[in-house]
Amino acid sequence: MAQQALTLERFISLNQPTFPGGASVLTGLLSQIGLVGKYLAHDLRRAALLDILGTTGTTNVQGETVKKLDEIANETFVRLLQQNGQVCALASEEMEQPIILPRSGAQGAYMVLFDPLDGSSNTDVNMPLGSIFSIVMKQRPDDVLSESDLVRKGTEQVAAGYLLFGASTMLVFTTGQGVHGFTLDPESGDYLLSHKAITMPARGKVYAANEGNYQKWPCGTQKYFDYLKVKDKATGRPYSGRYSGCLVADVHRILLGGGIYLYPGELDKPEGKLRLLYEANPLAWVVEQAGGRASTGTMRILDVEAKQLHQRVPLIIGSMDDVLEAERHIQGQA
Ligand code: AHM
Ligand code: MG
Repeated sequence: MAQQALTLERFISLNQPTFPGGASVLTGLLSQIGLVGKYLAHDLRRAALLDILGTTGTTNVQGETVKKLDEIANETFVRLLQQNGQVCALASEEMEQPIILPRSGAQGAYMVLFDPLDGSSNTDVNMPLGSIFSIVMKQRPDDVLSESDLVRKGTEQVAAGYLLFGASTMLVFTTGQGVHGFTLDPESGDYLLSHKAITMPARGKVYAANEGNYQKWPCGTQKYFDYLKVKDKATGRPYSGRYSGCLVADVHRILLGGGIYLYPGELDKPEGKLRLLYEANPLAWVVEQAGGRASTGTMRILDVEAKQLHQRVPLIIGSMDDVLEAERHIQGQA
């Protein structure tokens, strides 16, 4: 049940007046992302009935198999964000190159980078899914944009968040003024404030990782996973393993209850799996704003120099003390 029946639009107008460009611009951007969430929730609910499960038979720029729902989610983001007069460029996990919108008098100042369907291996088995977004601003009003304009450090984000498609649909975001969660009310079609000013416990009791990769990890990472299983009253170990295969769902659990998610670097793949610009950066900012920490294992995610649109990065994210402990192990200090 919502703590207050405040709609997303009303909440922003009351609480986010300092957003660059003004609260009405933020309302426009987040309402449009919320609308994407409504369309996607609708598609996901009926996917098995509409024959839109399974793959398209193609691979994306990451070399990963594209699911029909990946494509539908990407098209939905692109179609709806193009209609928002504030957006000038779009980049997605599913598109090799960004879309730079045609320059016109109405061209906006905001660039949206997104993972349209996170955890897409979950599509065929009716498990949780998400979408992740990061919003940065064009640096000069008269800029003629190119791909490099979208490749920006996490500290430059002006808004970031995710949609979670679980038992209910949620929109969670930050603009640097805390983290707020809204639940889609299926009756009214409104996103209503259900989680105001989320704060994370300094330590949790769960860890989320694909431990099937254990043999691929460096020694320090392996030691951290061994440590998590050792009985210790003071730190509440052993931790419980909770891994859904959907980063958004796993981070959401940790955001609300504490703990740690890891997709670490591997011996043969030190850059890890997840993408910096539209997976790690937005979630890192959300988690930091809730009092947590997000790291590569050796440095803060938000300080990582962005060099390429589809750059990968190891991601260790969650409660402050848990991430600090993981860093100590990964850096060989434990
Ligand atoms: P995706 O955006 O292609 O779905 O990939 C990201 C997903 C995360 O949601 C999840 O935590 C991870 O990849 C799962 O990877 P693995 O199957 O290697 O455990
Ligand atoms: Mg993803």
